[in-house]
Amino acid sequence: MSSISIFGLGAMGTALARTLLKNGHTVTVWNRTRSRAEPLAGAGAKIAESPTEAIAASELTILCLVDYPAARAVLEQAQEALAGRDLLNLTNGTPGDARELGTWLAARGAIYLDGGIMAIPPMIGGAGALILYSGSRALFDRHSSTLEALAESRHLGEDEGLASLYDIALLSGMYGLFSGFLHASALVTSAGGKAVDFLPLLLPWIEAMSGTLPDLAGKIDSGMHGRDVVSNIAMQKIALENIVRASEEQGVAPDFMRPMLRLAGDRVDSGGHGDDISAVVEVIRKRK
Ligand code: FVH
Repeated sequence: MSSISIFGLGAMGTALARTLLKNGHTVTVWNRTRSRAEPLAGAGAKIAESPTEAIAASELTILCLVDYPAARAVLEQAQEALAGRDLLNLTNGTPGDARELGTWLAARGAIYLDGGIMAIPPMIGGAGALILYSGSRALFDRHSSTLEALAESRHLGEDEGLASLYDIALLSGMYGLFSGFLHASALVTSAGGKAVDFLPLLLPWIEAMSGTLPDLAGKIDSGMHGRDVVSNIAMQKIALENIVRASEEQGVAPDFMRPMLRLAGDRVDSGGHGDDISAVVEVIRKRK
């Protein structure tokens, strides 16, 4: 069993602390608003009076704050305690945020691992929770059994920005799914249908279309977008135009669909008629 300090006792930090306590670890907590720490003291956690005291108390310190400026503000209060300490930051941010914090911590002698939590608080410590890590592999290995108590763990590499990059990429997939679902639901309900009644049609369709992703991924990696194309992008551009026109006819804003139409159109206009939809990646990679 190891000793862990946790900074940030919002919904996620509290779930992390409770799971570690349940697994028999020694947990020290610190939160800007002290009253949020008190229920955890009842469950066996020690409350630190300052960030410095919390870092000194444990082999590993975990930060789970609202954003990077908050994480940095807390660490700045404990600069004298950082040298030689293991720090894991599970605060959500960008790859650049993680790399910048890693550089700042390295200059103060701390060892840094960044993490991206692919779970909501009730999932922590249970099946289906995943945390992506990047940064110090040595830190990850030293604390692997502690980390496994929180979620399945995957270390992606020494570049501190990778966990955040993959976290953001997974969230992008999720929001793509949500935006498609929301648009489809707006269309169906515009004609008096019910979103719940539409789901038995939508879910198998999404599952069937998910089956095309390995082929599209291979085309993205090889750049061979014109190989073995079943549904070319020129045809799909017309389907997207029809979606936009149908939405307008039904009084549904086509805001989710217009960007996809524009990007597919760009590829067609630059001579990619026969390509697969995977070729849209070439268009967006070039845009800053
Ligand atoms: N909750 C979720 O579903 C998601 C799942 C995926 C990962 N996220 C990320 O986890 C980070 C924390 O999220 P959270 O849900 O725990 O957030 P809150 O409940 O809002 O708690 C925020 C904590 O941050 C503290 N805090 C805010 N500003 C400051 C500051 N300037 N200095 C020090 N601490 C600060 C706040 O303290 P207090 O308001 O109680 O004093 C809370 O402890 C987040 O990155 C998610 O994206 C969660």
